[in-house]
Amino acid sequence: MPAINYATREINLRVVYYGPGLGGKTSNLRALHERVHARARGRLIELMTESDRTLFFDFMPLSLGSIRGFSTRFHLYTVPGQIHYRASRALILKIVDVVVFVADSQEMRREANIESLSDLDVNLREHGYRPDAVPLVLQYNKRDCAEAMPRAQLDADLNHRGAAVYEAIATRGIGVLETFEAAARLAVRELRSGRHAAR
Ligand SMILES: Nc1nc2c(ncn2[C@@H]2O[C@H](COP(=O)(O)OP(=O)(O)OP(=O)(O)O)[C@@H](O)[C@H]2O)c(=O)[nH]1
Ligand SMILES: [Mg+2]
Repeated sequence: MPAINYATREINLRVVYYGPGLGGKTSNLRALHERVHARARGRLIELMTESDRTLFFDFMPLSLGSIRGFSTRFHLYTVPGQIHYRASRALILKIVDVVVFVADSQEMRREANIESLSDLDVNLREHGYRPDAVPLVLQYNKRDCAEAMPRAQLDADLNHRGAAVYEAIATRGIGVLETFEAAARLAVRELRSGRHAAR
């Protein structure tokens, strides 16, 4: 649910990047940080292990204009994809306005993608959300990998809801901005519709 502060006339919308370990969630935030205007973005905070894996979450605020006199700030979070950080993943999903599911296109990660998507559903339900009602954008990342699955395969595995899909190479910044913009649009549309409950 969006946090609306009437006193300061601010709306905070939370975008959570979810997906299997090493899929490219942190790479998305890094690429966005490089590409958005310095005035719009806050500091990118990465909490990681020695081996560069996300330990708890990454966080970056983005200020993008205003809606009816309220300044709109997006809070971008990534979850840690490693299996054993389940509790952290669940905690970060407690407040969410839109999910970006970053799938790893590599054939060997097929099962990991499917598992992660079902883990997302379970965690959303635990927080009282109706998973199908939470705005979702899919990103098929690592399109540059030789073992990348065809898009139709990924659609069949992951896109049962008919969500918008963006192909990406996060490490080169390809498709990253488009993915975020789609997520931001969905969050704002939800806010305007007055639904923004999804619970
Ligand atoms: N070839 C290729 N490598 C990528 C791409 N995106 C990310 N990587 C690499 O994949 C590895 C994992 O990327 P991260 O962004 O750390 O993945 P993550 O989803 O944040 O991983 P966790 O924090 O463990 O959940 C890194 O070595 C990246 O450089 C891509 O589009 N193509
Ligand atoms: Mg990460």
